Amino acid sequence: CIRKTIPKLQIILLGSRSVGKTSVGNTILGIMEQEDGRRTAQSVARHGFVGKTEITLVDTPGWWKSLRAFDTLEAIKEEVMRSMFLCPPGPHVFLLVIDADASFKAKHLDAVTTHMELLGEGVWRHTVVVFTRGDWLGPNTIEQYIEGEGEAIQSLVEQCGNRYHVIDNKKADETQITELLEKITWTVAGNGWSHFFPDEKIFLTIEEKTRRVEEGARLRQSQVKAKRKSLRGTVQSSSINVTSK
Ligand SMILES: Nc1nc2c(ncn2[C@@H]2O[C@H](COP(=O)(O)OP(=O)(O)OP(=O)(O)O)[C@@H](O)[C@H]2O)c(=O)[nH]1
Ligand SMILES: [Mg+2]
Repeated sequence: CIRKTIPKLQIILLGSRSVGKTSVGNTILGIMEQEDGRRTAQSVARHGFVGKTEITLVDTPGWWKSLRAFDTLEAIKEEVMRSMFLCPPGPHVFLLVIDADASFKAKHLDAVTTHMELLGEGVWRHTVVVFTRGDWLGPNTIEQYIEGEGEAIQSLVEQCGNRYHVIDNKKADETQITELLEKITWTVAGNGWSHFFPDEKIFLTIEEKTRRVEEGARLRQSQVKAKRKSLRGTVQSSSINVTSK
């Protein structure tokens, strides 16, 4: 048992679409009224407390469950990567959210792995798998689900050093969050109490892309304006022609 508590914790929620990332965030922050089914399109940081621990929690958009990162929209990938810079100096843990009511096969593992690796090589040491929809397990334990679901999920859990936790976002039950926080604390302790160091190069690349996109938008806008102006000029001159006749 670890007695030490962390005064400040930076956490990033990751996972494929609709697995319950935003809901896990709400459950951690103790927000019960949940807006159902609103898709997260951008990474956002939220703040709150769990006990005495001050938490910065970054929610991210999800990727399609069966798509490898190569096939995911650039905009989604950039948002996922940007999440690391929304909780400076870096996240202590990544919570990789998986829905425990669905199947998890090799193609899903491929999707998870390729997306996680967008963040850098060291992510796995900082990752805890969070299974959602614990309410769908019925009498089964999460271990039975992992066992029964097969190789893909087992190797994912192993890749994350067997760090996992199951949550039912529909239940107001504080112990599931206290236990999650304990597992997070073990993870952080296991990493020498240090956070993950995001690669500055990724940040610069995203910044550069955003700058270019904005510049392109500005250019297009000024072209449209110029065109409108010249059109107005033609209309005016033609109306002068009309009135002078
Ligand atoms: N029964 C049950 N439903 C859940 C649970 N967690 C989330 N849901 C439901 O699953 C749906 C998707 O949840 P979200 O939290 O929006 O999922 P998300 O991963 O943030 O989705 P995107 O932002 O679109 O990628 C919502 O209708 C939630 O109410 C759970 O533990 N149990
Ligand atoms: Mg969401």
